[in-house]
Formats: sequence, structure tokens, C-alpha cells
Amino acid sequence: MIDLYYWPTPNGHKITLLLEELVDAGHALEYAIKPVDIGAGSQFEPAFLAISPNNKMPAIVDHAPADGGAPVSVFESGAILQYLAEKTGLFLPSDLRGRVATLEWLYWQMGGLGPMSGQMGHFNVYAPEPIGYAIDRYGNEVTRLHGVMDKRLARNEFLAGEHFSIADMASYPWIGAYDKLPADFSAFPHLKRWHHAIAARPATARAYAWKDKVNPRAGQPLSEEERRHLFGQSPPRA
Ligand SMILES: N[C@@H](CCC(=O)N[C@@H](CS)C(=O)NCC(=O)O)C(=O)O
Repeated sequence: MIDLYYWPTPNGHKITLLLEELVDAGHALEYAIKPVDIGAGSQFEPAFLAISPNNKMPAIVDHAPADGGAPVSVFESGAILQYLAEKTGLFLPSDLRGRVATLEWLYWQMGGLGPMSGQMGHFNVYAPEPIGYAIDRYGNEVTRLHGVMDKRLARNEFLAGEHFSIADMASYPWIGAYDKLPADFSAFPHLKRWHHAIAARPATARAYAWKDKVNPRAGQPLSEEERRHLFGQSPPRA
């Protein structure tokens, strides 16, 4: 049994995407959703910090690790995707070149597409006043990253090559992640083809179905309390 500490955001969707793809691949891992209401401050609870010291979800606890020992906890969505792919032997090729390509694009997402898209969303959707420099800076960088993806997908069906992998699952939720900033695919036909193909997968529909089940308020404007928990953080005390 896997406990998935989750809230329906792009980083949370990455893990439900993989867990649902594993069902369709015939290697289902039983999982239980443990909601972490990040707008209510649940990410600061000591029990959660014990497994996710950066006070962010997703995180998992695997109660049946491969070595048969005590439960294993994992934080950071990229590390979780890699851990579950290695546990099941799926969506991360075992051949040298396929594995390298998958990890390249996984960490490209973790270090680039995710953080830059998050900042773009912050300055366009959540910032209390518009800051032109930040809007331009992150908007330009995200457009550049979409161009990098488009070029890659012009020659490959998926990011890591011809096989759907955890690199695609990491990137998909960050394309058009904000309702108020719909994805503009006009200059990126290959990215559009890839996005539509993943959207049409049955596992994607099931992964995203958790959204309304776990947070019926998803998509509503943030309350003052939610803003305080998410954007008013100060450094942790020793
Ligand atoms: N690099 C982390 C980022 C996770 C992350 O930013 N999670 C956000 C929601 S998408 C969160 O939990 N925020 C709560 C907070 O910042 O206190 C990962 O990929 O797991």
C-alpha cells in the first residue's frame, strides 16, 4: 500500500497520473490518498514535515518497499516518480540510452518547466498587483521552454523518445496549468499533438478526477487565509 500525500495541483497530478497508468499497465499499486490541504496550512503539521521537510506535497509512504524493510517515505515529485517507476519497472526504460533520456527530461521538468511555470502563474494569477518585469520574465521563459519541448516532440512521439514515460507525466500537468492562462499552442503544433494525446488517455481522466473529489473548491479565488499559508511563509525556526 502506498499512502499518497496529495492536493490537486500540477505537482500532485504527476503522481496520480503515474499511479493510474500503472493500473492500465497491469501493475496496479494500491494507494490511499491522504489530502494535504495546503491552503489550510496542513503542510506545516509535524507529522507531515517528518516525511516532507520542505513543507510541500506530494510525498509518499511505501508500506511494502522492495527490500522488505520498514516503510519508505519519499518527497519531491521527481524522486517519487523515479522511485515508483523503479519499483514497478515501468515508464523508466532499463536500457542505458532510454533511461538517460527519460531522466534528462524528468530533471529538465523539475528544474525548469515546473518552477518557471509556477512563477509565471504566481505573477499573473496570484500577485496582489501586476509587476510587468516579472510577468514578462517568466512568460518569456515559459514560452522558450515550450519551444524546446516542441522541437523535441517534432522528432519524437514522447519526451524521452518513442515510449510514454515519467518524463511526460511530470511535464503534462504544467502545460496550461492555469485556467486564466490557457495554453497557447499556435506556435507549437507538436506540443499540442502531445498534449492532446496524453489528455485522451483513460488514466489521465482518472488521475484528474481526484481534483474535485479532494478539493471541491479547486479553481475558486484564494481566500485571505489560503494566501497567508501559501505566500506568507517565513524561514523555518531551528
Ligand atoms: N519541487 C517540489 C514542489 C512541490 C510544490 O511546490 N508543491 C506545492 C503545491 S504545487 C506545495 O505543496 N505548496 C505548499 C507550500 O508551499 O507551503 C515537487 O516537485 O514535489
